[in-house]
Parts: sequence; C-alpha cells; structure tokens
Amino acid sequence: MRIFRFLTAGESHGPVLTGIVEGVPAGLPLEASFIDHELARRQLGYGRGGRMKIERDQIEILAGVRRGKTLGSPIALQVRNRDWKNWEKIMNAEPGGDESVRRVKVPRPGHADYAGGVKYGHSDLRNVLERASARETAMRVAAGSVARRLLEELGVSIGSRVVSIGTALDKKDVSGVPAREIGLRADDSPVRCLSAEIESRMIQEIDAVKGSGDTIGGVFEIVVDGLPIGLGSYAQWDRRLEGELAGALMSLNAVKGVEVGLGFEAARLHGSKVHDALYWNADKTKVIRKTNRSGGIDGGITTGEPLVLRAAMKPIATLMNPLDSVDLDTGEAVKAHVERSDYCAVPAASVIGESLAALVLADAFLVKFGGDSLEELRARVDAWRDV
Ligand code: EPS
Repeated sequence: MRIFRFLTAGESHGPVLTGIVEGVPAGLPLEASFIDHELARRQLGYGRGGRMKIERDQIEILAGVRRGKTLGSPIALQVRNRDWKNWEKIMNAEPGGDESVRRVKVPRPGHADYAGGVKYGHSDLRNVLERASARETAMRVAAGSVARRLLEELGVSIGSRVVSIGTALDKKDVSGVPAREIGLRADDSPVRCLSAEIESRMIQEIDAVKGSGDTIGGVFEIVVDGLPIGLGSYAQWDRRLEGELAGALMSLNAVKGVEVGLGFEAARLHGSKVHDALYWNADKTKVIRKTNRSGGIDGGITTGEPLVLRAAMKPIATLMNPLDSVDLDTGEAVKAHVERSDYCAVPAASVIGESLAALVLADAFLVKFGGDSLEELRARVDAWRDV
C-alpha cells in the first residue's frame, strides 16, 4: 500500500486499540456511526467466546476529521477496551506489579506464543499473545471502514459471505448477485451463510466442537462490484493487484490460503475451461466477457468484472481441550495454556476480510488516479469510466 496507508497499535487487554490512517483525500464525508456499524458487524457470528459479550466496540475519531468531513490530514482512531478495567494492574505500562499474575509459560500450539517468545526474548508469553490476538482486527476494520466510505463515493460496493465451516459447504453460485445484496443477506445469518440448509449444518458443526472443547475453521468469500478496468499493474511484481489483495488477506490472523476467481480449482481444469473468452457488445463499443472465472483480475489488473476472493481460515489455535505442550519454566510435558477464546470466528473474519480488501482497493484507486480531495479524485475516476 503506497498512498492510502495505516498502522495499528494496541494489546488485547490494554486500554485502547489505536490506528492512524493516512492518504485519505480531503472532503470525504465520514461519521463515527458508519465505522461503528462495521465494528458491530465484526463482533457478531455464531461460535464466538466471552469477550464479545464484554465489548461494545465504538470508534473515537481523534484527528483528521472536522464537521463530518476528512481534512486530508492523517486520521487518528481509537477503540477503548471495556475489558481493560479487569486487566489494569496486569497490563499497566508503569514498572512494578506482580509478574506472576496471568503469566503464560505453556505455549499454545498453532499460536504465535512459542516462536514469538523465542524471537522477542519473552519468558512471559502474555507479552506475545496480547498483540498477536485477533482483538487487533477491530482497528483494522475501523481503518478499513474509512477506505470503504471512500470506495462508496467512487461507486464501489463490497460484500462477503461464509462458504464453508468445517465440512458444511455452501455450493450456491452467487455470480451475478450484487455484492451489496450478498453482504446484506449474509448479515441476516448467524454464520453469514446464504443457504438456510447449510446454515444449520454449519451451526451443528460449531456446536459439536464447542461440546468437545475443540475449534473449527472455514472459507469465506469477498465480492466487490463497481471497480473500473485498470487498477493494479503487470509492470512490476509488487504492483500486481492480486498479490496485494492476497497479502492483505493472508495477514489476517488464522488465514492459511487465498484464492482469486476459480483459484485452486483452475489448476485442475484445462485452459479452455478457465479463461474468460472475449466478445464485442452489440454496438462494438466495448469488449465484454460472458464469464468471470478470473475473479475480476487478469495479469495483476482489474478487468472491470466483479472481484471475487476467497480465504481459508484454520481453526482457532486456543483449544478448551488443549493439545500437548511444554512448560517452559519447569521443562515438564503438560497440556497447553487455555485462554478465553472463540470456537469459530469465520463469520467475523469475513467482515474483516471486506475491510482488508477495501484498504488495498482504496490505495489502488489513489495510485492510479491520485487526487488530494474527493472532488478531484471522483472527477478523474468518472472521466476514466467514460472512456
Ligand atoms: C477478539 C478478542 C480476543 C479473543 C479473540 C478475538 O479477546 P480475549 O482474548 O480477551 O478473549 O476473543 O481472539 C482470538 C480468538 C485469538 O486467538 O486471538 C476480538 O476482539 O475479535
């Protein structure tokens, strides 16, 4: 990300999550309620743990916005952790305090605990898990909501749905369904699944792992409508848009794989069944496709078709029925540390995925079109769409 950039800070049980979003053009209407709506969507989903009952994530806009419009200066954002009051002594920035309280010395397999502890020289693995926690994704959604607001003004809409949880797979073909509609329909489901029958199977799968102290993952899909042809580039490796999108989605906690369009399926098919043939429209003014197997990107560049991305999320690594691990203090073989956690967070991940895609796409617009104000950017995008 080159122009539209963001950074986050904050520990899971620290006082706040904070973020700085930079490169947002001036004059973009932005209200806290818009960001809060997205934050609330992230908190939902069947299979979440106790923390989401404590938090009511709400944004505080501390800089970069005045009277409901962005100034073109960096935007500073904050979400307070309600749980902080229970952790104030344990997570305090000042020296002192009892170091044995909530100390973690038995790494949880699959989390950053062990490798992170070795890397940073922490003997208390809480110093790792507090930042490696998916709590941080609340601030990514806040930053992503600023990007999403900008994209809305440029005629772009983003939706997502859950495709599978465990073995419960929704085979519904949603090509041709507007992204906005996909998102709104998914929001009506506790697992963000568009098929009622598969929804109940997904819920059963989550209930089963909850009962056995296990966890479960799944696949979610992001669809984006309204992108013009020509975002991204083939001209240099790090400007290929699918690389940037995949990188952003892979940065999401527990995501282990990303697909664009047909994705891995394309590797099993012949070329004639993979590529989108090109045709003239009726008056030969425009080249069109009758399929969108490429998922809206060819050669690192948007084709003007909907963008279709999928991401695979592994089961969350904290198991209530823990795996084998080791006590780093005593050397004993013991069961892994157990920390409050979710059983399944795929529905929430789909919402976060929307935000991550929005961040990359907002940047891609600014790289191609530039513009210090929304007015300037929009005029350039509109002129390009008219070509
Ligand atoms: C999360 C906050 C965390 C976890 C979850 C996501 O809070 P706590 O650790 O206090 O329960 O509920 O994070 C994980 C499961 C994880 O492995 O990181 C949130 O705000 O989404």
